[in-house]
Amino acid sequence: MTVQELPGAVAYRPTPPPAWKPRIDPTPLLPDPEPYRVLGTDAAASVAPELLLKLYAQLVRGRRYNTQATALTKQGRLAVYPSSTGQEACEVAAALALEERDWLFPSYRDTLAAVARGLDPVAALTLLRGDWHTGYDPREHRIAPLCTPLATQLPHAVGLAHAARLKGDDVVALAMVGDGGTSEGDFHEALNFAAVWRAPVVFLVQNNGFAISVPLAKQTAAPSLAHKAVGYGMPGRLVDGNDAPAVHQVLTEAVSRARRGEGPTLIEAITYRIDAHTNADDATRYRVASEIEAWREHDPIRLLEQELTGRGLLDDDTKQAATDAAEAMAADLRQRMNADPVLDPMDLFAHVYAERSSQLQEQADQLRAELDAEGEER
Ligand SMILES: Cc1ncc(C[n+]2csc(CCOP(=O)(O)OP(=O)(O)O)c2C)c(N)n1
Ligand SMILES: [Mg+2]
Repeated sequence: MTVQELPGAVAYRPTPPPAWKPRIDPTPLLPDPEPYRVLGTDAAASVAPELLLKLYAQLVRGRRYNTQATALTKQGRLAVYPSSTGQEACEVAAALALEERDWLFPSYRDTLAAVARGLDPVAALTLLRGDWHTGYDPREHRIAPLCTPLATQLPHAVGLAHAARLKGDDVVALAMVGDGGTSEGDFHEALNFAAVWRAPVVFLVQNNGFAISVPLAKQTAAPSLAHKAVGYGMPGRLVDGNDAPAVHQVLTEAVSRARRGEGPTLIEAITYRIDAHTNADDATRYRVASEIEAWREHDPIRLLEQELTGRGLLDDDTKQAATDAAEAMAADLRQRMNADPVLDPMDLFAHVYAERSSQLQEQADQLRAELDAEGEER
């Protein structure tokens, strides 16, 4: 006998569940349909000349840094260099959007962001030269080690930012990652935790079109990489990555938002990798020259020069001063990278564990004995 068959029972009418709606309104989290731009729009007029000129000098310096570091790989002075030519606006704006007390979490391609933040250009290349661990003290500069395993810097950034917040420290972490890196599990985990904890962290994805030879279309089916933010409950922003004042503005807003305790932001900067993946890659095997030429028309330095010239802010002297400063940096880099470093092989064992394991100690003793024996032979 069912409930309905009981004598005198009223007909069973199931009540519908309460109307479903999302726990938060996703609309404000959605990125704008078009990447945010400043150069060539009315917004450009309100950007302070000092900022435009500062960005310009840094972009010129950054471009020169990229060509010099690439030349060093050809001279056998640098093992590998992932150039950020064409992406300088993202690199420089990332560095300038942070306060000194904040932290930068770069990927292997973001040497320039570290240099623009004030790191010694030689120290920034030490890892890529294969000389010595990170090459600088991350804590002193508040720049995490350049990270080669894709996206692993992202959970580190979230952990640091969350810990700082728990301790009451006013620190924001800016984590940089490539379009390919967004397919990694670490990207998902980092964004999820950051949003749940409202950690003061900003994620900057440089969508440069490729993950080595894999184009974006084969990387993701998402409407844009910025749209991924919505699924985690944080705002996604889309910006023209070659428009230096636009990237600077979007990053500065996201950093302020994080600092106010309003949580993380995911920013997708649309840019283009003009050079090959690294000096070890031949990009002619997977992309056409006309694509590169089209992007050269949208070059970050060129775009900024157009604005500065239009506003009468770029005379020959200003241009020459920026070029001279960049040349001086490149000459110093060349000279210092041409000197053979003095390395202690025993450093291999330093900074591996806080407390050395017995096996590692055994290996260290063995190496010490070999080095001593070699020394006696000489
Ligand atoms: C976990 C992991 N998997 C694979 C690689 C090999 N790898 C090095 S760079 C790269 C492409 C990354 O592309 P993207 O994230 O778009 O950064 P980009 O090089 O364009 O700056 C890959 C697959 C790696 N370094 N780490
Ligand atoms: Mg890429």
